[in-house]
Amino acid sequence: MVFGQDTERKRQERAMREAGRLPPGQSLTLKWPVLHQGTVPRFDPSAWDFRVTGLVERPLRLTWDEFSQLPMTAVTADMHCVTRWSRFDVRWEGVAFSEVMKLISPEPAAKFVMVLAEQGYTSNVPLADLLRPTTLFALKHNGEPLPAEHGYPVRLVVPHLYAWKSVKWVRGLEFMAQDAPGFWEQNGYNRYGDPFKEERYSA
Ligand SMILES: Nc1nc2c(c(=O)[nH]1)N[C@H]1C(S)=C(S)[C@@H](COP(=O)(O)O)O[C@H]1N2
Ligand SMILES: [Mo]
Repeated sequence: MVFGQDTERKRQERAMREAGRLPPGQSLTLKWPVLHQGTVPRFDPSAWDFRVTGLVERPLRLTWDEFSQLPMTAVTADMHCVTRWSRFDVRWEGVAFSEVMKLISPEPAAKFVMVLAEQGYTSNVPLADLLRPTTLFALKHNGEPLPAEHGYPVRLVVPHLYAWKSVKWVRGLEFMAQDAPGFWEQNGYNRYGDPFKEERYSA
């Protein structure tokens, strides 16, 4: 059986490589690895909030009720981890980044965002990248609520960058004029993280 599964994995990997969807140095996984710093946080809907701060005209605070009632959308995308695994055709459902943008007015100087999560995890992403139509705050994965270890109740998904930018247990955004390194970026990972350019580590 194990042999059969690996044959299937290799067949799919070859197909994705030929389709130009397997970034250099990556291999296809049929599993869903769990990767994070620290522990899986507990979700308390009455204490949870989502905050937008920094270079915005008015700071925003949404409760769980407010956030989870925003309009939902679906995005099917691939996922590439810097530790060299890639997953394909993942269906995420949740709140488009553009939906949250409707609730805030960034100042003209705001060009970068620090994405903020439980337990102090952070990652920096240029605002222009977050504004792509494939960026969303995912509440569901392949039709099911996110498992706790994968970011329940909500994670950011930025599919065109390495997955350390797809912040699990996301709690807010800080709009900034200048780029600044988040957690992994301070620990040697690339500021930007394009998987097709193999921007794994800082130059
Ligand atoms: N809050 C938080 N989000 C995180 C991380 C983390 O340590 N903390 N790790 C990142 C990394 S390195 C990867 S590869 C993906 C893994 O997501 P998964 O565990 O759902 O596969 O989550 C990213 N989001
Ligand atoms: Mo990762």
